[in-house]
Amino acid sequence: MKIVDAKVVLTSPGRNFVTLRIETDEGVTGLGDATLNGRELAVVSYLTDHVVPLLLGTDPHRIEDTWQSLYRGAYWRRGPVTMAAIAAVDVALWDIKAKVAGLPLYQLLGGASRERVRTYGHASGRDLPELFDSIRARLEQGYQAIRVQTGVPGLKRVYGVRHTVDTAAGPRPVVEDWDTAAYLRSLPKVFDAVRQEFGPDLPLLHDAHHRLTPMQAARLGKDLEPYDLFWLEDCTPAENQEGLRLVRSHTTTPLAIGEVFNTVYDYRTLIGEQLIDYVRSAVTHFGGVSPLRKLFDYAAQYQIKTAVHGPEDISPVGMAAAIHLDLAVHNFGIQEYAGYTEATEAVFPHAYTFTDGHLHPGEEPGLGVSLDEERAAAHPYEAAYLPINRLQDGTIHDW
Ligand code: GCO
Ligand code: MG
Repeated sequence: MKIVDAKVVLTSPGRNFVTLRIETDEGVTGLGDATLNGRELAVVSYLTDHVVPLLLGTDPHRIEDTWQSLYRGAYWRRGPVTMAAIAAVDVALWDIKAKVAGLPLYQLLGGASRERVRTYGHASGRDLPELFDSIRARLEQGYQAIRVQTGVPGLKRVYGVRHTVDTAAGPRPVVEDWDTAAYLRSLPKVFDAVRQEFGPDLPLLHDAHHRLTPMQAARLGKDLEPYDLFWLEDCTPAENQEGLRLVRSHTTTPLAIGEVFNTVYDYRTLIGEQLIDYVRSAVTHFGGVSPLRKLFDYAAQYQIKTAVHGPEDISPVGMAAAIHLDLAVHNFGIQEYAGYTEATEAVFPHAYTFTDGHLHPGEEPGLGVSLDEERAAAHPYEAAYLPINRLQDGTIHDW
């Protein structure tokens, strides 16, 4: 079997998605997601100009060898652009292998370890009434675990809060404002109110989006302990892995980290010293199913669970790959699932299902996702940036 064609499709049915479609001489095709929110064109070029020419004529069954040759062969290793490009190839080849085998991908990864995959959804509000409505709406959709983000008194635009702007459609990033002291004062009160309204059982999560120092994160973790969070996410920028030692030694609030990580090396201290409870990397940004599976197996030795990043900016192709892995690995924790626009669902018809807050990959051979290229073409690329974040005196802050 040989790869005879590989094509990159860029489409924007609500937001931009980059998809690699690999075709073989036997007519079997595979899809991979290479979306890098706000930097999409860099990955399109990496794939089209530097990877596709290397794939033509090679054996699609040699997934590990292809992965190693793209990773080691480039000499320039790691980084989100490189790893998103390699991820798309890896996932497309797994899709092809599973289709040839006539099996859904999860069967090739060891088979199902559970019946279905628990997810969490996003709720947010500028104030408590709006937040409560948003939580209720998610519960009505079937979600059984909820990420809670709220406005902060005095701030106009806060990440993750609908009605304030958190993604910019346009040629310049939206500027959000930030005040750590106000945030640290208000968030415990928000969780206190949510617990009083929704009771002790509902799993609640929160994403601090890298905004705190380790000392501030330690304080927040302690202050949130009475509200029994499922996790506190990205409490501090974790490039400084050692900083998590301080957070960990002060709080029992579970910690989740890793959506911006690309390789296992970004996790070495965090996993080896058991400083976190959940690894957050996405198939799409971590080089694909092959290396993410290795990361999960490594994390499992330290009782650390999986929590694959699954915002709207991972395409349904990347989402499907995650769901197959989630169903198969023993140390599955939870899957983020934000859902998609109708237009996105129409561009990427899929076999996976969402019922009662749980996903299942379905039984179609391969990933179980296709790409409607005609519909994709009706939604051309639109330049869009993630927001940036400034303190009240104008200083750029972590985002
Ligand atoms: C999450 C994330 C996202 C990111 C987004 C960036 O936990 O879902 O933090 O909301 O901000 O994926 O592109
Ligand atoms: Mg996050």
